[in-house]
Amino acid sequence: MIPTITAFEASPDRGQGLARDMRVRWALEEAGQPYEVRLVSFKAMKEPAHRARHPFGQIPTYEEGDLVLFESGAIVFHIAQRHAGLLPDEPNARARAITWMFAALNTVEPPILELQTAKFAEGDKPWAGERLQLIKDRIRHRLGELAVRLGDAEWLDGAFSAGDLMMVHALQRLKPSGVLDEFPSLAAYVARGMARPAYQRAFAAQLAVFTGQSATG
Ligand code: GTB
Repeated sequence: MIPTITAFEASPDRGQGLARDMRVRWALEEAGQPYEVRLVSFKAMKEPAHRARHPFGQIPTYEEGDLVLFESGAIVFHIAQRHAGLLPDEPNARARAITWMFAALNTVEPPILELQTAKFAEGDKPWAGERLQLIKDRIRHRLGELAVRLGDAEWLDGAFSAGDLMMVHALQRLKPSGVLDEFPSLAAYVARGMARPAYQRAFAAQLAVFTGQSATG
């Protein structure tokens, strides 16, 4: 059965691939699975029909027959469990790859999201400048630790996995701040992820929504 995901009808990033439907599209492309897309407006996202799919009125969601999922991490994990290409078969390697998915979402991404909030929702406050610096330093600390663990490896733990997919996408959001470029090995890691053919196909599909072409993956 071909799943249907939801994505922004008009993404605020104008097709840069920063919204979280990109993770789901990328995972489906890595797994070689076709998918359909339901585009939702900001208004429709808060209406009952969409809230039945997503209690918090957001994207992305994932529908496959009777199954309805929300949360990009849970959706990517579901795809990775059901299809080859995103998690290793060996049980311990699989558990470690899943650990990296959680690390991306719970340890690396939170200060990156704080930076977005500080910039866009708190930027006019008198203390905004000081807060931005504090958050950037928190991110630098985390990225320093991540860079040490990555070392000169290509991916976080052996072959590319859903852990790398989540990590690359979380880090990508840092690019405009310049902080990612302070860590050349991580910038190269993100570039490697973005160069993957599956990423490129997912990126093109979400960009096509912005440019008004086909929205189906
Ligand atoms: N934890 C959830 C998940 O991982 O799925 C978070 C989902 C989420 O934040 N969804 C956002 C959303 O629906 C879109 S991705 N927002 C609308 C709302 O809450 O009303 C976050 C996002 C939005 C915009 C950009 N951008 O423009 O660069 C980047 C990322």
